[in-house]
Amino acid sequence: MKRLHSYLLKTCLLFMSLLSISTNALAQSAAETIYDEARIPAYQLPDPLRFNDATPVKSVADWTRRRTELLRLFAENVYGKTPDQKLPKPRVEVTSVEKLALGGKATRKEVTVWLSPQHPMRVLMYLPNSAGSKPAPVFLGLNFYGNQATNADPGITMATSWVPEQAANSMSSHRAAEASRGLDAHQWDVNAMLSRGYGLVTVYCGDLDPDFHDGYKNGIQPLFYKSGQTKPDSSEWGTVGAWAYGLSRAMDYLETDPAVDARQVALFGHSRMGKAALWAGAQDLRFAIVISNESGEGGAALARRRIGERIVHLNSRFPHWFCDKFKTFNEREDALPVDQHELLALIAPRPLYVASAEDDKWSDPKGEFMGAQAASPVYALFGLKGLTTTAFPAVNQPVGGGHIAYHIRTGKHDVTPYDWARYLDFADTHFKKK
Ligand code: GTR
Repeated sequence: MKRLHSYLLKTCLLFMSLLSISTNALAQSAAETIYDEARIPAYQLPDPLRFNDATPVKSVADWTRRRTELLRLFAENVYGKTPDQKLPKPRVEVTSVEKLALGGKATRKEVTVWLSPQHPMRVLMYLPNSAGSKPAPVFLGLNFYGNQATNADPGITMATSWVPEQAANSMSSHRAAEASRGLDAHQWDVNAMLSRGYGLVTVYCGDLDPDFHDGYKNGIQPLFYKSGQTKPDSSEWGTVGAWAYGLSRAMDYLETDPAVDARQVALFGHSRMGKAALWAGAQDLRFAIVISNESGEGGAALARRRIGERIVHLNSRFPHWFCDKFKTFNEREDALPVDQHELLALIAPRPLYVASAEDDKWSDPKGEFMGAQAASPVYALFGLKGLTTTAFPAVNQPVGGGHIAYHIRTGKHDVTPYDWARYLDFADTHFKKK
């Protein structure tokens, strides 16, 4: 009897370990990364120019209604809904002005938008002194490590919210270190912007929601909870949604600043900040140009291609970025009622720039290009030229003379002066600068 017992126990343990091996194998295969185009299963992209009930979208007036449908689909399934209710009007405080910043080329201005007493959103601005009293066009973008990391300028106020290890004093403190000044400066070519008459406006994403999963305790989400609510519902926003929200609040401020031409704000974002920029640009029509720099999965890249990063990778590595419901589409790309070309289409009729890097296979450069292509019929509805180039371009050969431009440059996942030069050319064209 005792023997039988131990035999049964052993068999049971063996069975359990086999089961765990096979679930691990499953989890591993789920996380497997595909780079071979031949392995993409056949897929059909949803048509941005068809309503949910399959009737065609034939006019700009129809598109306005279709736009509302698409925004809802993205909110409910991908990024989560941005709360409708408004916060009390934030107090805005100009905390510093330096008229001779960056060797006299710029006026540096810092403004705090108090979203709540615990959530100061610090806006850093460099405005070109060459503009004189004329309002300047600007690029607006979120940064990864705190405003102080975007330039070595010692006058920038250090981030006060949680920062990632790379920018922190110590592994455990997550407080911004002096040494993080200029950490990311190579990604913000402010000299090029200033010399071409543009300003730069940037906000640290962690002021909206620090980039780690703490159940949304330290972000702005709790400011909107209904009584008794302790976390966002499955179709309510996550971290990317909060970042996008912050971009719109920065825009609210820019509309009140006479030194800025609020009709000429080009929204820019790299990588995860590119995802946030696209989502902000889709929801908020005040952004005059939207630029996605290597935003990849959950950004400009088509999810159904399954190349490089996939939804399952995003959701397992960054469970806080998207809404909970998005997790139900792990390895079920075809079930998603939208794909990312429809997010890009939501930028129409405003100019859109999508950029990739050759060595950034994880972001699926071709999927980003194809996303921009598949958004183009919506631009055509407005009588505008989208990305009509059919062949995937060679490296460092920007394409698209119309309202959508694209390039893939040599090099890795990053933002380089090459990228900025293209964005400046694009802004010059569309902002009709002489
Ligand atoms: C990666 C992530 C990408 C991209 C990137 C970034 O780890 O998988 O989706 O957002 O981070 O933000 O640099």
